[in-house]
Amino acid sequence: NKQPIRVAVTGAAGNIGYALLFRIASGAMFGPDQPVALNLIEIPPALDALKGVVMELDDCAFPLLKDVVATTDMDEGFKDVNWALLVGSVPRKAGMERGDLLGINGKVFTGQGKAIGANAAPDVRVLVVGNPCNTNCLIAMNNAEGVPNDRFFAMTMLDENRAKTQLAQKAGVDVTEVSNMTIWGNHSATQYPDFYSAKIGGKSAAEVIGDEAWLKDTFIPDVQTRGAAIIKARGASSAASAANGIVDSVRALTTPTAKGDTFSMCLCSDGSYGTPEGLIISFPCRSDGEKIEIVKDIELNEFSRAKFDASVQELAEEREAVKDLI
Ligand code: NAX
Repeated sequence: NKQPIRVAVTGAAGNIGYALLFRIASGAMFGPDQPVALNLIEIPPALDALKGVVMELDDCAFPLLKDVVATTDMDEGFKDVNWALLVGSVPRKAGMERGDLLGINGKVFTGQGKAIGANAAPDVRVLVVGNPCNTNCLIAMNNAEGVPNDRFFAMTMLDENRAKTQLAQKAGVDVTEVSNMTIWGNHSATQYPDFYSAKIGGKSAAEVIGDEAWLKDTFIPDVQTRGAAIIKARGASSAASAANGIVDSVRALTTPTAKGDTFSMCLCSDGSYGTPEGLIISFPCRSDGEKIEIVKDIELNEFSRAKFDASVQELAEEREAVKDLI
């Protein structure tokens, strides 16, 4: 009789929440033998919608789902959680500068970081999805007293998955042939999907595709702006694929990485690749099922280095903009 893993999800009544909760409850995140409990956190205007989501969870009669808490109170919401998936945030509205957005969400993530520090289980791990996710994660990490920095992550898995499929389709191979697909830097339009170190069927993706102009001028911008393309086509931002990215992220962190492969994750820099320590940066990572390490021996050529540096510079500027909150 396994103890349930308790998972907090903020923004649980939002688009991503609606695609995510049912996959957690069905066993997709922690496996078919692992019971789960859900702590759903929302703001008061969304509480009625959240009640509807809870009714639908009830109506699935998921065998693995042992408890559901729905709340607007962060202390209650983060109580004893083993995972905190911070999805909710305030979207950028017309006329809002990036700095305004950082400030508004900054206040949300200081509060959530404090509440996690005060209430979560001793083994809590935090994955930030709400944008700007790297800097929101930085703020939460610096406000979560007593929780080590290596428990904090922000998501670039959706970008990695997008990049893998673009490469597979271009090369005419199955997506499972693509490995070592690293997103470097910030989860923003400056992110660098590294086609030089990615592999297709174990060989350099750049060599297999053999078209650097396409890789530089089509592939990179297509991955960087895929979110906007989804909004244009669907009239709503990516939700099911984002939820899938969250499931894949938690699985990547909690299961051993395949031999020789890596996955993309934003985490607290230890100075790897000459980056500023303490920034939340997307690196190539490996997991042994528990411990996460940054893979340190990827060769960055001049092109890759310049792209990565520009994205890290953007993160340094974001940190400067929220320095009063961390
Ligand atoms: P929605 O606007 O549909 O849902 C967000 C929900 O969060 C709403 O229900 C809202 O009431 C709630 N919320 C707002 N402030 C909150 C707070 N302080 N505490 C608890 N709940 C709060 O957005 P959705 O499409 O679900 O996207 C959520 C976030 O994910 C956005 O910030 C979005 O930018 C970000 N994304 C991040 C991605 C990534 O790869 N890192 C990809 C997908 C997505 O764009």
